[in-house]
Amino acid sequence: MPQVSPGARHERAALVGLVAGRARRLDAERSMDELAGLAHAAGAEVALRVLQERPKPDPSTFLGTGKLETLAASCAELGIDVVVFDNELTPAQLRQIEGVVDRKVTDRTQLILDIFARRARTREGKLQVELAQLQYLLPRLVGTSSALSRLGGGIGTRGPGETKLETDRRRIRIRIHAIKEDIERVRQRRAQLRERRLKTSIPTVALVGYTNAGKTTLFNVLTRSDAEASNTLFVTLDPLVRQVRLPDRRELLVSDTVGFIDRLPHALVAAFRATLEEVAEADLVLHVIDASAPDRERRITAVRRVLEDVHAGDVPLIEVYNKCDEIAPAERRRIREADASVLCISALRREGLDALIDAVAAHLSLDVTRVTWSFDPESPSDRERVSRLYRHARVLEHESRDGRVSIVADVPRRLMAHLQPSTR
Ligand SMILES: Nc1nc2c(ncn2[C@@H]2O[C@H](COP(=O)(O)OP(=O)(O)OP(=O)(O)O)[C@@H](O)[C@H]2O)c(=O)[nH]1
Ligand SMILES: [Mg+2]
Repeated sequence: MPQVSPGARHERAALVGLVAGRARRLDAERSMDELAGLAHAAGAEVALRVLQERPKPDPSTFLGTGKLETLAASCAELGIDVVVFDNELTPAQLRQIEGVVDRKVTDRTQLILDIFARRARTREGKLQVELAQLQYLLPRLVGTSSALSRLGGGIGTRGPGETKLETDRRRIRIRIHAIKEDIERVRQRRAQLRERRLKTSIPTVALVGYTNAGKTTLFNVLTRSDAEASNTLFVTLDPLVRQVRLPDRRELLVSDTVGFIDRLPHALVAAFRATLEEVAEADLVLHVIDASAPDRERRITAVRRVLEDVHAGDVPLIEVYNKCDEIAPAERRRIREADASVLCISALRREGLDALIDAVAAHLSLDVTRVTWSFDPESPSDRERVSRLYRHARVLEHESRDGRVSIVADVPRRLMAHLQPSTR
């Protein structure tokens, strides 16, 4: 949702990408489509697309010199405000290109940082984005502060504030250090909250996936919430956690977080580590996949890579193909045949949700032990344990005899120590 005030003119953007060889043309075009989605999310209107075939970028000008001149002419003719490159530019390339095209030049990384800066709402989100922006800028402050002193609004100017624009690297380093300390405090607070959750032993399920896959839509359906879901990239930044009760009455927590994207800037992944730790420590990850995306496999790979990056590679995971209402039945069959453990759903039309909930419940209770425990109904702590048992385990029998309560239950192994009666 571009946050341009009504009546304000959208910035006009030119997108520039490279095709390494004819065979890679389709990939390059999809990457450009995604870049257009990002430009749109940053409030710009795409007025020109340039794809040049060349084996690798020119080290100083990215495009060939001739192509760059042509680009400059087209930009002037079309009234382009900003030129966005699909690849990350080196500081030297950025300066050279700016010299020739004589208007704002930015790249994919900076565009993503801009969108995040627009979307960040909470203090934690803002800190994380600022950290990522500063880390991206720091190596780009070579000699002059030209990269920082661009005036005007729009893409590439949503930097970390005017006062800092004039400061030198040392001041930026100090700021980075201070933000890192703040984020560390946030991290510790999150760790404490997780610890507390563990004590109450409610299992957590994290929704992850490529941006726009339908995570928030699914989150809303599962938790009966109304978090913002929309057909733009990176709508969700701050993690949301809500409680859900399974049909067998057990409770779990579901969390929705920031979406991933191909070539997610490293600085962002690092800055969002505090948020993403939620994923690494979840009991189960649901990888939400947009089944209707033409470049589905590339996106799946990109998400898996980020999961490895944030050390969530070992968390049990279910692949959930969403938007199955958009694909042909034959395609749905193909997906299921390729891997019987995946699920096909439509969060929007609320199809396949029962199977999903069953799969989650089965997954969380796979690892159970059947126990027969006896409790003292007079002891407050035992009474508390019995009610916890009802919440977190599957109770099969409950009998009162001779002043004791005897319960047969399937208890998740990880909660054994926690749920056990104090005296046997
Ligand atoms: N056709 C169809 N559209 C869906 C389905 N689920 C979600 N959508 C649409 O996909 C778009 C993105 O949905 P979101 O839930 O915002 O996606 P997200 O993964 O949370 O995206 P970010 O937070 O931006 O990363 C919205 O326009 C939804 O209405 C579905 O099952 N079928
Ligand atoms: Mg979302």
